[in-house]
Amino acid sequence: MHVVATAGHVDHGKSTLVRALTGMEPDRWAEERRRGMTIDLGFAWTTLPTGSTVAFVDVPGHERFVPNMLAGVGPVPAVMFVVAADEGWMPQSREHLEALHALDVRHGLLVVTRSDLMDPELAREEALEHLAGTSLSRVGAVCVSGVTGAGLDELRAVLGSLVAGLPAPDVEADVRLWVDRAFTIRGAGTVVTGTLAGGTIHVGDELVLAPGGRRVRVRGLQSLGVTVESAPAVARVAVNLRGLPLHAVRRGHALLTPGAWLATRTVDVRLAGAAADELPRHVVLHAGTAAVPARVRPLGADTARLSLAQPLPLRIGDRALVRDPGARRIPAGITVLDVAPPALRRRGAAAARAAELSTMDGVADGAAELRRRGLVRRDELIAMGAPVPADAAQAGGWLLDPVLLAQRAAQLAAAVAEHAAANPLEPGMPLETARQVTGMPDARLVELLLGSQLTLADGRLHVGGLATGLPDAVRSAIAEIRAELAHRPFAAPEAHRLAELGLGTKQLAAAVRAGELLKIADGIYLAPGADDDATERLRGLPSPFTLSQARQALNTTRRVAVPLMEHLARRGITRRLPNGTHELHP
Ligand SMILES: Nc1nc2c(ncn2[C@@H]2O[C@H](COP(=O)(O)OP(=O)(O)O)[C@@H](O)[C@H]2O)c(=O)[nH]1
Ligand SMILES: [Mg+2]
Repeated sequence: MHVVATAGHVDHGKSTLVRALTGMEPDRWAEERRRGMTIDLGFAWTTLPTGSTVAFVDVPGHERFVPNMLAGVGPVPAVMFVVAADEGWMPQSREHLEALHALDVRHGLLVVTRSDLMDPELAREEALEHLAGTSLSRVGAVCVSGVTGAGLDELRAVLGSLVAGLPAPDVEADVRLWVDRAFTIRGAGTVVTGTLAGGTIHVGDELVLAPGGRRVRVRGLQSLGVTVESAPAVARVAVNLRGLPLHAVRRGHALLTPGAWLATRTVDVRLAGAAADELPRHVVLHAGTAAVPARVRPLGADTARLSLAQPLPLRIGDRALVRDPGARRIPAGITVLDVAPPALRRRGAAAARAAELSTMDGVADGAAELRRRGLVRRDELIAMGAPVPADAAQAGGWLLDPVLLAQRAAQLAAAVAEHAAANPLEPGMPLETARQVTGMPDARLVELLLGSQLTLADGRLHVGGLATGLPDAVRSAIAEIRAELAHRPFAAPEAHRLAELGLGTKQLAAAVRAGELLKIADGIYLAPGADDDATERLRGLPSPFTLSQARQALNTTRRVAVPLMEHLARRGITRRLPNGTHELHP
């Protein structure tokens, strides 16, 4: 299916043409039919001789209803531009063309209607002159009469080649359905309609309503009046939603793939059609079917920051336009450059931002976005519309730019070395301290900063391998203990002896980490390997053996024998039997 919007001045024959092409009535309201004037969007469709289905979004031409017209063309990539032969180019011909040009609509055709009332040649030439130099400069032109039917066959043929040349939509894309109507159907509940420009909607899908983020479930789906299980873009769709009262949704809202879009209130944009300082301070931003008041802050000559009165789901590269509701011109088209721009607080920040924006073109560059931000949530980068750069380091759902990574890794290496020098007995820098020092939002990111110089073990960072450098005083105290243990391997030094040698908890822990002592239990330290030595000696006992037999074999006291047997059991070397005796595992 293809979707084509109409455009052109009021009474130039847009609705008549849609009616003639489709046999359907685009003016849906009784008031529209009574007044013979389109007020709101109309929808009709037909199958062309080529077999292609075309749905029309018929827009009002009257100047009072320009916002409705913009909601109609906003999500639609092709236009049927109508000019009446007998009236020629008129104010809303110009305003509609300005809007289409601002939105960069490149596909379309010119239809000169009411050709039965006057020779269409003049109007055709005049219109083509106006189209020249706009996004619609290369369209074909057809002269018709909606009343006599003259030229309609040619129009169908030209429409056929127009839609055949439209770019193929990405049916895998994230869904952003701009709502153009919302109503209720008895027994079914709330239904919203829109033009699906990308992605696919299925019955049963969970979608998110913007603004607000409410979760909704697709209960039923129709396209061109037919019930379907799924609707791939491009399509006109009517979506029946579960869990959504009618008052909660209206034109300008959007149904989104969950988690795939950012709701932004601040966008930096490039302007076309007006310089930044020519724009009024207060404008209305028209994006998709939405119309949202916005405050303009000029940044560069053709760049500005828009602060929106309501958040919108926008992405880098989106085209939209701003309008001054008081004036009858579309002052500027915009290209979204950044949907999560930095705050401009410091002096000179605006000028720096303007310089940055001057290098952006609205084609999302994941590596450049990451470079500017240094650190960004992976989901957020994708939601901005930027691809994840291949060389980004990733941890905990974050992306870290290679340049920032190198800088923070160097900073961390220096901080860890400094920490080790200042705290020789501490087993390295705690991970949380490292996180704070490097300004990382998540400790998992610190692991990306280790490089070849640092090691992370037991939640602490060390320079090189594990910490080995013990202060001299500790080293000599340990040497004394080891000498005593060499003499009586299972006579763990008593608390008073350790205190005498200046070995507190910290010093002992450092010695254990350095591999100089084996900790059996709190306060019970033996030489490394003493547990293997004990195992050998216990092999000489009958099996099972008692604690007392073990104590004697090891020539030690209960103070050591009890925790040592527990230690061996923990290591799986011995097993305690129900009667309290012990045996070695085979
Ligand atoms: N003679 C003649 N009248 C037309 C033609 N197309 C539209 N009209 C008339 O022009 C008026 C406006 O048409 P309409 O389709 O409502 O214009 P719209 O405002 O552009 O949708 C109506 O009275 C139509 O009957 C045409 O090709 N020939
Ligand atoms: Mg009309």
